[in-house]
Amino acid sequence: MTMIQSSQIHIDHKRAVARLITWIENNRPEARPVLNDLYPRTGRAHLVGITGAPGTGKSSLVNELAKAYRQAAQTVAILAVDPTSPFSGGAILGDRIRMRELSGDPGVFVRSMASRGSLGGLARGVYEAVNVFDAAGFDVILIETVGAGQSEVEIARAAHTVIVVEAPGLGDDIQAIKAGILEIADIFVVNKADRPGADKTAAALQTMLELGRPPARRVMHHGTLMQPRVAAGTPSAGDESWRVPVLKTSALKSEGIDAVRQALADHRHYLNRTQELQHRNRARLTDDLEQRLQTELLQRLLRRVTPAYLSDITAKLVNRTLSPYNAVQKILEDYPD
Ligand SMILES: Nc1nc2c(ncn2[C@@H]2O[C@H](COP(=O)(O)OP(=O)(O)OP(=O)(O)O)[C@@H](O)[C@H]2O)c(=O)[nH]1
Ligand SMILES: [Mg+2]
Repeated sequence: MTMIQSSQIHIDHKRAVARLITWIENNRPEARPVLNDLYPRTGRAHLVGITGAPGTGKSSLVNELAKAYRQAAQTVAILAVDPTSPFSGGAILGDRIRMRELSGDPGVFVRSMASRGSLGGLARGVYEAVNVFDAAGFDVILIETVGAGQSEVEIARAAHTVIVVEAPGLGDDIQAIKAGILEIADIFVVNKADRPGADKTAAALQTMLELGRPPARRVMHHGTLMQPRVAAGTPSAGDESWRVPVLKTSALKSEGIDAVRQALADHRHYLNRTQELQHRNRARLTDDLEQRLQTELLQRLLRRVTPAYLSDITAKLVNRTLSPYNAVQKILEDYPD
């Protein structure tokens, strides 16, 4: 894709980007050589993940953030990830309508991506789409995903900075904040601050942050113990650790948006200043590599194993004459490389 070269986003680029994302979504082989070609040109954009419970206003906030970035003459790509439905659902349709006002702007690209099959496949698609936007020269890439367990952790790992969006009401039920959310948030946003209870929710979050952030955070991921994002006392951080801000916004009234944009810029500078950016990039790439290897190795094996053989193994598992561990060993012995 030699068209994509400068940081200017031309309409041709947008068309090329759109086509490439569709190829990625459908796992089309034509995408491979193009993705390989553009890979050296990735690594410049600020990758921002936006997650949180359904309906907290993530899409509205993303919309407002995009406008704020445009006012600051920065280009923005938005990837709305729907991990739940295999086809574009109502929420995405709503987003499309809402984002129509942005789509005429050549400096903005809006795209939704639905999951086809496994979560791993979704993550792969997200990584690839992000690379396309990055190589196309978008300054900021906003990745929105509904807070739904493992998927949000996966998507969060594809980002440099993670915004967790809450809405008023959290202060009434402290349990409403899910385990794991504190660990992935770099910035908390209490959206719908035009509604009562936003202060209480912000205060509850602040308290949880002060009490709750364990010194060394670890996330189990694909059975691998991932390194915490900021290891306690990491000397490379120069004793400087990131204080997670809790910001209030009203996407509806377009209030508090610049403070979020500022916090994103601050976090980006923090990542640059410390070695955290390298850590996160490394973690991202390792993660992606592991997933690709898993998928590739499994597919190579399954191409050789006959259905009859597999069903025989399964029958033995069912009647308890073979343990799952031994089943794996047997398959690998029967089908050596
Ligand atoms: N009062 C108020 N309503 C808001 C605000 N932001 C969003 N909403 C409304 O909240 C509803 C959900 O907004 P979305 O932006 O679609 O929320 P979301 O988190 O993207 O939703 P999902 O993607 O479905 O999880 C819509 O009806 C919005 O108009 C806000 O700041 N104040
Ligand atoms: Mg949404």
